[in-house]
Amino acid sequence: SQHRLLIKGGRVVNDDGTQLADVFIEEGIIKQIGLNLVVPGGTKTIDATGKLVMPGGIDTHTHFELPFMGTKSVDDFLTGTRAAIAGGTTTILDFVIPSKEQSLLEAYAQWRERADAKVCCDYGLHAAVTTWNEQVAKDMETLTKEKGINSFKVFMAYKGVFMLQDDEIFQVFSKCRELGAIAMVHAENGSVITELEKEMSTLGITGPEGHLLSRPEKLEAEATNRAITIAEQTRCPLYVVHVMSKTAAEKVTEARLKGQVVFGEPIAASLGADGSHYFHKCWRHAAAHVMSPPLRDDATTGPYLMDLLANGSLSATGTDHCTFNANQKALGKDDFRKIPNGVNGVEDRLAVIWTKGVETGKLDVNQFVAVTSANAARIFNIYPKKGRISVGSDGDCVIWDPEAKKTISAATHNQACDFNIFEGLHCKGLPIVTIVAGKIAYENGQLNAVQGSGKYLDTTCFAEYVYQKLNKREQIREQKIQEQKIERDPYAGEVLDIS
Ligand code: DUC
Ligand code: ZN
Ligand code: ZN
Ligand code: ZN
Repeated sequence: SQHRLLIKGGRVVNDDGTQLADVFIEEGIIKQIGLNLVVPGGTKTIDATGKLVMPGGIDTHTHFELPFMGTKSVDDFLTGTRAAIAGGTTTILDFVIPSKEQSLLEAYAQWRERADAKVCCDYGLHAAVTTWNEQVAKDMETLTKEKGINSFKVFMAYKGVFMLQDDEIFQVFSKCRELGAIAMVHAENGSVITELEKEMSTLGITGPEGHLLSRPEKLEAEATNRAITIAEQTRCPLYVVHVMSKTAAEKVTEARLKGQVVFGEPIAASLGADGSHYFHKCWRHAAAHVMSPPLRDDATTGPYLMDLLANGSLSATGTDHCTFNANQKALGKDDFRKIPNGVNGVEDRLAVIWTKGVETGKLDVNQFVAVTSANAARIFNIYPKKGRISVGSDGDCVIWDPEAKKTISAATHNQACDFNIFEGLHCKGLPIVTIVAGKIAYENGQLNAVQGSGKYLDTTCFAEYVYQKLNKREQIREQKIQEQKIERDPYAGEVLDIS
């Protein structure tokens, strides 16, 4: 029956090793791993001979049903998680982003309401801090203590909407540190971008290419470095979302080499697409690629980011999945500044990373699991419940066929949007079965996902990984401060002249 499942004959792949073993799942939990398992009669069996059995993907970064730039992203928690499952992803982490009138707690409640009724797989939430005051600080505390949120994002872009100033970012990061949370950042210099956008207007550039031209790579690298600097001063762990450029990735790499607790997240788009599309003759095609920070107009960025994933300089991958259809993108027909920002990826991420990473020989299968699942689970405190095939872990797995092929197309994808930025990409290596909470939710092209069956994940409950690293650094720092303290005796030596 469906509450017992035996995956037979596959190679079980974790981030730290591979073994030929069967996997037995009961009531949604992995109960046994090994050969010649004894399982109850009537257990449903899946033959995985010649295939890989991996922990389901974790998408660290989605925006489902996000009210944004005068409209709302079209993939919601139903179509978004269905598409995720079709692509081998079994956990998504979305962002609570309060509107101008909303408190963080109200926004949190709204996100839970939107998601709980629709999600077909488990999900967790990050929260975006878009204003700073005493109440926000209190709400952050409530979110960590009572609502299961342990990650807070600030925006250094979207001036006048979401953007915070450096002193406010300092305060948010300090609060994160106090709460034992991880800070996240959208790193782009929003003030300079606004000025460059005006310049584009003056020059008469109103098309999607203006989006790229007003958001140069240097502004991403500068803000990335600034966020890293503020994180260091507040001694707060930092996660840089959507790393889109080489130079931004290098800032993350340098800081890590110096021992700072910083993580970088390339996304499916930055690994598998590029910014040449902004110059496409078809407006709709160009506008479909508008996201922030933009894709870089250079075919070497994607492979470079993949290399940094392979050597551990970048840590986890997401998608920033935030989709808008042609009619919504058309809001910016006469002014690129009004094109809703966002691209697809939740369904495509694993196949894109396999094709661009494993097929090219950059990543081995264990690294593939690390960057698509295990590392994210560790950073966001859901490991080893998620991110690992082990006894006691959730029965969220993907059965992967390294030989299976397809060409990505909006005509056949499960995402609700009418465009796919990976259109025409030939993928080799695909999920053939996705198991969610011990049940087959996708098999050979057929979705059998159950609306509302996913659960909300508390990302505070296993908190350890990030702060373990940080605390070691902290001990060394305190030791140094002690060593440098000057013992002063006000009554020793010189006589004070108080005349
Ligand atoms: N960037 C996007 O492209 N969309 C949503 C928000 C963001 O920062
Ligand atoms: Zn962002
Ligand atoms: Zn086109
Ligand atoms: Zn985002």
